[in-house]
Amino acid sequence: AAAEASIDAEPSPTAITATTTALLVIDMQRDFLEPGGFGESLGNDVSVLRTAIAPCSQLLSACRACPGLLVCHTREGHRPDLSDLPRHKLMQSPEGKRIGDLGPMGRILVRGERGHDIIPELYPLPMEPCVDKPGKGAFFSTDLETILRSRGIETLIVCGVTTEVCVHTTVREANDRGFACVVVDEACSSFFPEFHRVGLSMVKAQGGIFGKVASVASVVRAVR
Ligand code: C5J
Repeated sequence: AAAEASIDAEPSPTAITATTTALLVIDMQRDFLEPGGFGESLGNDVSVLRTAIAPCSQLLSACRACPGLLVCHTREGHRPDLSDLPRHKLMQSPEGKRIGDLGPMGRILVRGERGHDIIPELYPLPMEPCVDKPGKGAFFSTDLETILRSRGIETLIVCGVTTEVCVHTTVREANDRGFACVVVDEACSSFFPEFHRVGLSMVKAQGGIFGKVASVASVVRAVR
C-alpha cells in the first residue's frame, strides 16, 4: 500500500496514510442480519440489510491486506442482567420479542449469545479489536476512543448497519472528536432504502458537514 493515498470521495477527496487510518465495521451481527434477531423483532425485513455483506467483505479484505491499517469492529448489545438497558429501549419491541427474551439465536441483543455475534462472513481476526457498545454510537460508554488515540488514528473508513442509526450516530460522534470520516456507500445498509440514500446525503452536504462518502471501489483503489 502507498504510504499516502487519496480516496476519491464526495464532496471532496480524502488524503489517507495507512498507519493513521482505521476501518470501522459497525454492528454486522446476526441480530441485525439474520431472521429471529433484534432487527426482525422491530418489524423489519432483514434481507434488505444483507446487500451490505459482500461490499463489507470486499472492503475488509482490502484493508486487511494494507500494512499498518487498523481494522476494528463493533457490536451493539447488553449485559445478560440488562442493567445497561434503558427502559424505553426495552419497550420498543413487542412483548415476547424484547431485548433479553429468548429467540432462535439465543437471548435477543445480549452479549455472549449467538445472535449478538458478528456474522461468519465478516468475523473479526484475533488481533482486530471488537468493541461492545450499549448504544447506537460506538463512542458512547466504550473504550473505542482510547483504542483509536493510542494508535494515532486520524481517519475512519466506516461501513456496516444501519446507515441512519448506528453508522450515522458513530460518524457524528467521531467527527466531533476530531476524526475525519469516510462512509462507504454500498457497504452500509438500512431497513429503509430511502433512509440510506438520504442519510448519506446528510453526511456529505454542506462541504461534508460531518463526513464524506465514497464507493467500495474508490477505497479499495486507495488502500492498494
Ligand atoms: C439499530 C444499528 N438500528 N446497529 N442499530 O438499532 O443501527
